[in-house]
Amino acid sequence: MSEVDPRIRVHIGDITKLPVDAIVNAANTSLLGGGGVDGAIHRAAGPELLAECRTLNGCKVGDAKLTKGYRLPARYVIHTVGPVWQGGGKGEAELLASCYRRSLELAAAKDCQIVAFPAISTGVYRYPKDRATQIAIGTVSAFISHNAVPETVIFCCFEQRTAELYQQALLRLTERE
Ligand code: AR6
Repeated sequence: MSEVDPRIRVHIGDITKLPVDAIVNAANTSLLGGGGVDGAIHRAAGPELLAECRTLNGCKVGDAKLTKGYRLPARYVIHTVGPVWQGGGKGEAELLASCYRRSLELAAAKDCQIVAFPAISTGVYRYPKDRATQIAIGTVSAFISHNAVPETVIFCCFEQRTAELYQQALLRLTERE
């Protein structure tokens, strides 16, 4: 068995504390803040983040937009909008994969070497965690295998159980290779 891809890391903790090039925000289409990780990022970044978000005219589900990080230790915030889980028959998987791809494209365009993602859509938007994890790992791993930047992607998990799902999915991925 080959080793787990060293460019992908799993971290347990608060994404707002990470001193990386970009953190990804699980936002909503207004980009004007909310609860969960979105609320935490806006609180930590300060009101300048909301002011910049107001200039962006929202964001479509599956797309992403980039702002500065302001008072965060991260240089940029990439705001993406995950799908609300509606049973799986409404294109949720493709939309979630698109969130990861579009975020990575924006990160690469700004030459971000280290990017951290939360588990997009798995909170308020109720996407089943095991399915969301497979999509996150599969999409990120495909992207970095074709692109040199970002060099490292961190999956930042708020709970131990989520981190275990990521570790298991990473192992399954390397076993298939
Ligand atoms: N650091 C890392 N992960 C976190 C943090 C944090 N500080 N806080 C929460 N999580 P959610 P969604 C995890 O609900 O499902 C907002 O109101 C959390 O445990 O934040 O995409 C937006 O404005 C979960 O696993 O995002 C939208 O309206 C994951 O982040 C809506 O919620 C995502 O949970 C988006 O819902």
